[in-house]
Parts: sequence; C-alpha cells; structure tokens
Amino acid sequence: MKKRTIPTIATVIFIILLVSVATNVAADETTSVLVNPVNVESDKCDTVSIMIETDDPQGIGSATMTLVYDPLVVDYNGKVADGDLGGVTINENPVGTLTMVAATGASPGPTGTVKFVELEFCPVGDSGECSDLDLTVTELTDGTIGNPQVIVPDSVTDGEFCILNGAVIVCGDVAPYPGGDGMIGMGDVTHLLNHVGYPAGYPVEERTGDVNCDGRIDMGDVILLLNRVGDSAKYPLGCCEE
Ligand SMILES: [Ca+2]
Ligand SMILES: [Ca+2]
Repeated sequence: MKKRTIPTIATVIFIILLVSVATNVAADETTSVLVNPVNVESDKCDTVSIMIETDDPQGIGSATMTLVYDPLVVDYNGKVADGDLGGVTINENPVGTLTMVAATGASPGPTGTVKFVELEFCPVGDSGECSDLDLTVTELTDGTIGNPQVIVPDSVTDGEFCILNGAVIVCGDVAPYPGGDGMIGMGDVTHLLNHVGYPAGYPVEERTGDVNCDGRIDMGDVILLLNRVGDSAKYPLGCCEE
C-alpha cells in the first residue's frame, strides 16, 4: 500500500504544476496603451486620445496615467470627452503634467479597444516646434469583481504634437522657400527680386510675396519690401487676406 502513496504525491505535484502553467497562460494577455494619433501635425488646436488595447476578459477596471508635455510648445486646452471608463478626473500640476484618473463601476470592465480620454492641445510655440506627449501608466487594474488585478502594460506609446511648419503666414516672408523663417529681412528682398527676374528658379508663395495685394508679384512688391526692411513703421506691408 505504501508504494502507491509516492505516485499519488507525484501526481498531485504534477497537477499543481499543470494548474500553475495553465494559470500563467491564462494571465498572458496583451495590453498596450497608446496616444492616438501618435503624431499630430497641426497649426491649430487638435484632439488626441489615449487608448488602451487589451484582450483581458475582465476588461479594464481603473486607470491612473500621467501625460507630460512642453507648455512652451503646446497648451492643454481641456478635456474633449470622457472615454469608456466613464468620468476622467484630470489635474494639471505642475503646468505641463496632467494626472488622469478614471474607474468604471462595471465588472467585467470594457475590453478590446478601450478609449480612456480625449484631450485637446493648442499650439503656442513657433512653427516647426514639437512637444512630446509623454505617457506614463501609473496604475492599471482589470475589472475582476471585488478583487481587481493589476495589469502591467506590454507597451506604452508616447505621442508627439508638432506645430505645422510654415503654418503661420508672415507677409513678405518669402525666404527661405518654402515656409519662410517667420522673419523678414534682406534675404527675403533678394529672393523676391530674383523671383521677379526668374520665377521658375526662385519660387515664392503668392500669399506672402504679393506684399501690396494687387494680385501679382512684380517690382512694386520688391520695392515695398525693401522699404519695409529699412523702415517698418513707415512702410507697412499689405498681403491679401486668405
Ligand atoms: Ca524670411
Ligand atoms: Ca503685388
């Protein structure tokens, strides 16, 4: 009889091992958190979402995240909409760091593609500048009733907001082409003069080159721009409105 005890214990250990492996397999769900779209390029306010992709059958129960941005480049303009976890509480402290918290009362929580929040950012820096939207997941739990389990995301993807290059139209800023550099000086006068002599070789943007707004670019514009560089108060430029 004693001989039978040993295989029985071995069997029990084997079963425990099997269960443990099975548990590990069951827990091997994939969850990723991302800023969507990853790259925003805009000259005006734009919306970004924070998304959670998960195949956890218990779904998402709660989330706490921070998003860090450069306030010299973009400004947080407020929450556009809550997501699938319900109301998101957002604290901005210090400026440039948003702490966002939401918890759903549902068990299981939403699963699959889960929207956390929609935020609006507005450009305040110069064209061509970019700010990271640096996302950190502080805590994420699933929607297990009474016993939410911590989810460690497999990946967290930051976003980026770039101010569209050349979006800010500065009248007379024809050089460098395209887009200009936000300033007017002798380089712009020279470029406009060359354009009048050889348009194909020295392209300009009509809106910035027609500085007297008469519908064409000619020596009148070059002379006005030259005078403007010499005395900005006396010679205002008058580019046509869009
Ligand atoms: Ca320029
Ligand atoms: Ca003109």
